[in-house]
Amino acid sequence: MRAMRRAGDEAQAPTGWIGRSAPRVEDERLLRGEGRFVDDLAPAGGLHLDFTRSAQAGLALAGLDIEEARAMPGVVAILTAADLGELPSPSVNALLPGLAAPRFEALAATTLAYVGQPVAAVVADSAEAAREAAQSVRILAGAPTPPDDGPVFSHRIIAGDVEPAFAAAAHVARASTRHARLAPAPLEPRAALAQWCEADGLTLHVATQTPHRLRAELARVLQMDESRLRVVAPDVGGAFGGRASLHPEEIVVAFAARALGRPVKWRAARGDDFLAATQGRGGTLAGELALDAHGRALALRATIDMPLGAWLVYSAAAPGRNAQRILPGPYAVAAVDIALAGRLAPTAAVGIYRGAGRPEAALLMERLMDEAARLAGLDPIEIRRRNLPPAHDAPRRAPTGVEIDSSDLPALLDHAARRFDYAGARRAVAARRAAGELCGLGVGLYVEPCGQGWECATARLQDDGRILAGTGSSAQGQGRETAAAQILADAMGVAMQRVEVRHGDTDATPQGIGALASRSTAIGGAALWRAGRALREAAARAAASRLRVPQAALTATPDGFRAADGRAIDWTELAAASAPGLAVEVTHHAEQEAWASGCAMALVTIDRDTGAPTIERLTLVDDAGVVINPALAEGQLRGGVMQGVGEALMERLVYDEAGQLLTGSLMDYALPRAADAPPLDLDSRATPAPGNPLGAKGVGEAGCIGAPAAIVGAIHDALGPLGGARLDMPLTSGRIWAAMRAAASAPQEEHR
Ligand code: SMO
Repeated sequence: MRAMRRAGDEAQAPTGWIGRSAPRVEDERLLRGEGRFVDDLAPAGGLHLDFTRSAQAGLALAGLDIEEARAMPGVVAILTAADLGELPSPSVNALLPGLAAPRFEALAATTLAYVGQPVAAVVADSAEAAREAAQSVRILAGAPTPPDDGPVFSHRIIAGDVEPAFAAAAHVARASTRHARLAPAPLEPRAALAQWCEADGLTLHVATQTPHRLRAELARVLQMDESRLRVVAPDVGGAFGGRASLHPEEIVVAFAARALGRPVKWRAARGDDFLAATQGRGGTLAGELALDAHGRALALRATIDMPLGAWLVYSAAAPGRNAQRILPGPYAVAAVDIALAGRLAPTAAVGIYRGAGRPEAALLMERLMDEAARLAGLDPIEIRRRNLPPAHDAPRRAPTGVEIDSSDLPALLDHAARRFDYAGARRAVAARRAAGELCGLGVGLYVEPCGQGWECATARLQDDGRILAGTGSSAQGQGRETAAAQILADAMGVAMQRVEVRHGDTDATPQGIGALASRSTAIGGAALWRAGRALREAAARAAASRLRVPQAALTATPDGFRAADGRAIDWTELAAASAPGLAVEVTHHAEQEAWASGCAMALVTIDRDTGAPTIERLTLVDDAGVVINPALAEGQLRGGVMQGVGEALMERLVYDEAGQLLTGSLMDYALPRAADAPPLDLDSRATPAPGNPLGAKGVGEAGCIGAPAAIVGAIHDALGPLGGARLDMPLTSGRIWAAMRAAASAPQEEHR
C-alpha cells in the first residue's frame, strides 16, 4: 500500500512520519500481557454484578420472586425496576424527522420484550455467587403483549424525474437483498466497573468506543452532573459499532455502585452478548434501476427496511439513514426515489455494525448492476464503467443531497481490474465452466462516508520536553495511539517518540464523539494535526522571545529551535522557560465529509457435490486518501474483508417464532476463522480529501463494504441460471446446494 501526499501541503514536514508503517507503540505492552481491560481491574472491596435475563419475549411481566436468590451465599443486594425508579431514557440520535422511540426500561418493569432482556441484577461478593443467584431469580410472565412492529421512522427521498425515466427506459433491472442479522462479536465481551465516592462522584471503566457520549448519556439517565462522572475506556478489545451506545447493563452497574457505595463490576459472558448486546444489519432492500439502451442508469427506485429490535440504541437510525443517503452509491444516477423504514422487533436492539448501511447500499447497487449487465448484454465491468462519474466531477452532489468530496472511481475500477486480471479471469472462468466447474467473478464498488461533525485535540509541552497529546477519539485495538503520534510528530516536526497520546478517559482528554463511522483519522486526526501546528506556533513564539530574535529568524529542528547565530533552545529548555507551560486545545469541525471509496473483485468456485463456496482470491483497491500508517490501514482492510467474508458466507443470528435466539454461542454462530481467509491482494489509489488538513479519509469499514458485494456477485455469477433470482446471505454450502437442487429441473438458459 502506498500513501500519497497532497502537493504543497504542510504535511510534508521534515520528519515524514505520515505515510510510514511505524510499528505500533501499543504492542510491546499488549504482547507482554500488560494490557489492562475492564475485567483486569479489581479494586479492593469490589462487588460483582450479574443479570437475570428474560427467557421469553412478548409477554407482560407479572412479577418477580427474588426470595430464594436473596438468601443465597454471598448475595449483597438484588435490584429490580422498582429499585431503579423512574429513570429518564437515554437519547436516540434524531437523524430522521419524527423518530419516536418506545419506552426504555433499564430493567424490565412492565414487559418482557425480548429474550435476554435484563430483568433483575444481583450484586454479590463474587462473580460466581452473582451468576448463581441471578439464575435463581424467578420471573413470572403474564399475558402476551400485542406485537409492536410498526415503523418507528419512515423517510422518503425523491429527487429528479423518476417516473419519466422509468417510462422511457430500455431496460429495468430489479434486485432485492436481505442481510442476515449479525453479531458484532468483538473479542472482549462487554464489561463495566463502577466506583462511587461522595467527594468525586462516579467513575465508570467501561469497554466503549464513545466515552464522552456514554458519559453524557449516563449523566442524563442517572440525573447527575457530567462533571461528577468520569468515564474511562481502558484497553478495549474491538468494537465494530457494538460499543457505541449506552446499554441497560451499564446503567444498572453505575446505579448499583452509587446505591451501595462500593465498586461494582459486571462482565458479560459471550452468551450474554449474543442475547443482549446490540446487533447489526438485518435489512431487506429492493431496487429497480431504469437504464437506457446503452446501459446507462437513468433512475433508481429503492426501499430499505431495517429492523431495530425492542429498544433503540443511540445510533438506531444510522444504518438505514446511511444506506438511504449513500444510494446510488458510487454510480452517477440523476433521479432517485428511496423509501426507508425502521421497525421494532421483539429481539435485542439492532444498531450500527462495521459499515452501518454502507454494505447494504453497496450490495443492492452491485446486484442491480449485474442484472443490468445481463439485460443490456454488456460485461459487468463495462456497464459499471459506463455509470461511474469521472474524477473531475468531484466534489459531486448526489441526488440524495450528500456531497462526495473526491474520488476517482473509473481509475479504481480499472486499477482493480488490472490487478485482478479480470479479462484473464473471465477467460479462465469460461474454460473451467466448459470443463464442468462452477465458478464466477464478482465486483464490489463502494463509497465510505467518513463521518460528520467535530472532534477535539489537545497538545501540551511537558517539563521533560515530551509532547502530551489528547484526543477525543478513543481506541479499541486499531493502533490509534501510533497513528495519532505520527500525526502530531509531523505537525510539530519532531520525532514520534517524543509524543505520548492519551485517549479514552473523559478526565484526561478533550471532548470527542468517538471512534466510529471511519471518522477517527479524517476528523480526530485532523484535530490532532491542528493542535500540533498550534503548539508548534506557540513554541516558536516562546523560543523567539527567549532568544530575543524575531520569530521569522528561527529555524525549527526536531529538538527545538535554532537562531541564525547558532544559539538554540531545546524542548526541555522551552518547557522550563514557558511558565505556566505551553498547551493548546483545538476543535476541528469537518466542514466537508470525507468519502473513501474502493473496488473489490472476487473469484469464487463452488463444489458441485456439496455447494461449498471457495473464494479463490480477492483483490481490493481502496482510496482512503492520505494514509497515515499503511500497515495499520492494511490491518483495517484485512479485518474488514474478513468480517465481510463472515457476512457473505457464514454469519447469521437466528430467532425462532417465539423470539428464542437459536444462535447464542460460538458453536451456533459461525465467525470466520483464519482458514477461511481468502488469498487477499490489497492496493490503494489515493485521492486526497480536500476537506481536512491531512487529506485523510477513513478505512475502518471498507473491507466490510466491498467484500460481501464481490463475493455474493461471484456466487451468483457462478450459479448463473442454477441460482434462481435471489440468494440470501449467508451463502452457506447448504443454501447454495439447495439453490442448485431447486434449479436443477428448471429450464436452463445459456450460461454467460
Ligand atoms: S459501525 Mo462503526 O463503529 O460506526
